[in-house]
Order: sequence, then structure tokens, then C-alpha cells
Amino acid sequence: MPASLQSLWPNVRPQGVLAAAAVFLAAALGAAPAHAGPTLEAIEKRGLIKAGVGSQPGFFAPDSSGRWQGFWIDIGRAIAITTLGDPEKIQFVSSSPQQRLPALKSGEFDILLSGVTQTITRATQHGFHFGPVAFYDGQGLLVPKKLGVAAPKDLDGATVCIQTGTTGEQNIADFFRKSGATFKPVTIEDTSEFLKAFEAGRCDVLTQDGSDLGIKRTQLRQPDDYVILPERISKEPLAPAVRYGDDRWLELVNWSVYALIQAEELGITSQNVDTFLDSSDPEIRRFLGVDLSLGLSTGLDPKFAYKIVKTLGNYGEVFDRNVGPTTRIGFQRGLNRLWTAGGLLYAPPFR
Ligand SMILES: N[C@@H](CCC(=O)N[C@@H](CS)C(=O)NCC(=O)O)C(=O)O
Repeated sequence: MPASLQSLWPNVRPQGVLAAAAVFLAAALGAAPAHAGPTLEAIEKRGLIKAGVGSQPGFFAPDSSGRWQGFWIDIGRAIAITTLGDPEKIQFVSSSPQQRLPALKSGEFDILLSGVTQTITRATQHGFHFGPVAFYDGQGLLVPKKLGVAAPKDLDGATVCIQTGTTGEQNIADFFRKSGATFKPVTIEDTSEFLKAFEAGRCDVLTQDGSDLGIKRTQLRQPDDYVILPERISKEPLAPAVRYGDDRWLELVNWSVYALIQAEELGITSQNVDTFLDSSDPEIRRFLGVDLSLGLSTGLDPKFAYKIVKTLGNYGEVFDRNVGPTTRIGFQRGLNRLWTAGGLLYAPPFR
């Protein structure tokens, strides 16, 4: 594509005659999508997104061949498709909950995909924008069965292991204050020490996001000796986090997540997506870029949603493959069902 048009359509990688035609048409019509800000410019220059992640298998971990796998990794690959046209153009770096928010702030990362809870202080005091909630979670309590704890109220006087730098630190203090009980916090920064401390009996209770606990329980030597109490003591809406200052980048993140959700709502999967290409439904034609109008108005590759679904599947496929009922982790969808199925996932219109 000529350099002048490439700068007008920074996210378009024309593939095929139609996409190229869309680019020329847009130029002719004077469509000028919002410009890239500093983060997006840097990403485009280096041809790579830098993402901070955690280290929980199912959410984010390298497999035996060193390739990153997981729910948040797939979200990252979707964002790489939208931004750079290639799911591989994203580098994942593990960073502890304590270090990762400052690292995002300082520019070491372009985005965090580490199960970050959206909170008002992170948004307004620390200067982070959040993309769509991709996983609705809540803080849980993991306890040895032998303690005979039936409910959180039985925990008066307990020693509680908490991961430093997480929302869990404040939640657990609030929780005990509210119930009038006392507790002794043991804060641990090194993620790999967290389970060891618990197994060694340094604390009676391990508290973290329920999803994180679900994974951690499978990593204990005797998982059946432990139980996650059914109560959740907080709301933990987990979302991609970016720095202030680049609206266009935030929108690419937003619509990548929405594309996964919208595909599920439309019943489009990695397996059947090609059968939808001759659909007469205008919504599907726009979504998959058969109708080029969205490419024209947004400056995105008209096929970005098609490529996401073809490569990664829809939200349900991403969830099921990484953490769903048939995996070792075995999560149910719960709140993470589509709004049409009684859950909270809802994508705004692709129009
Ligand atoms: N959602 C909480 C906790 C975040 C958190 O601790 N996430 C887990 C992953 S789900 C984690 O990073 N664990 C340590 C690791 O994976 O290295 C927050 O935003 O403060």
C-alpha cells in the first residue's frame, strides 16, 4: 500500500482486491480514522505488542515447547490480529502483581493481560484505562478441609496468606472488619512461594481471585484435602489495562474483546465461520467484513473480526479450550456467559 495511505489507515493490512479497494475508496471519500497515539505508534514501529501477564496455567503459561497458552494469551493474540494483522505479533512477559502496574505505567508494557481488577483508584489515581471485562471473578478463600470451616465467619483469628500488590489485600481486611473478626495477614510477593507457604502451614487460609484459587488448588500436592468456600468476598471484574494517553489503542483493545463476544452471540465459531461468508444477514456481513463498510468507517482491516474467529474461535471457544469444564481447571461459565444466556457478557453493536 502507498505510504501515504498506510499512514491514513494505519491498521489496515489489505489482503485481496476488496480490502485494497476499501482503502482506496476511503481515501477518496476522505475518511480519516482517529490517529494513533504514542503507544500505538510505538507498537507499529516495532511491529510487536508487549504484554505483561501472570504465570497461572490456563490463564497464561508457556507450554512444554515454550509457546504461551491460556485464556488471556488468546485475548492478547486477538488484539495482535486487530492491531498488526498477526496473532504472533505480541510478546508475553510474566510480571508479579506487585511489579506489573508500575511496569505498565513506565512504558515497559503496552498492556496488562494479567487478570487485573478494574477499580476506581487504578482508573483515576494511577492512570489506567480498562478494556472490556473479559472475566468476571470474585475473591475466594481456600482452606484445608481439616480446619472444618463451613463459612467465612468461622475464620476468626485465622492466619491468611495474601499476594502482595493485589486487590485481595484490601478486600480481606474489609471482610474481617465487616464481620467483626480478627485475622493475621501473611503477605507474599513471590507467586511461586505462595502455595509453598500454604502447604507448609504458614497460613490457615489462602485468598485470591476465585479463578486463581481454582487453578492453585489443582497445583497442591493433595488437592482433595482443600476446599474453596462457596462465598465470594468481593467483585473482581478482570479486564485488559492500558496507560492513559492513547485512545485509539484502547479502542483496538476494546473491539478485539467485543469481536470474540459478538462472534459467540452470532453463533460463529472457528469451525463454521467460512459458511457465514455468504450470509445475507447485513449484521453478519458487516461483522465478517464481507460488506466493507465497517472497514471504511473504522480504519480497521475489514476482516479483523473474521481473522480473530478463524484463528482463535469465539469467546466460548477461548474459555472452553483454556479453562472450561473439559480442562483440568474445569470452570463453569457462570457470570461469564453471554447476556442472552443469563450472564454478563455483552458486546456493543458492530455498526
Ligand atoms: N485481580 C487481582 C489479583 C491479580 C492476580 O493476582 N492475578 C493472578 C493471576 S489470575 C496472578 O497474577 N497471580 C500471580 C501470577 O500469575 O504470577 C488484582 O488485580 O489485584
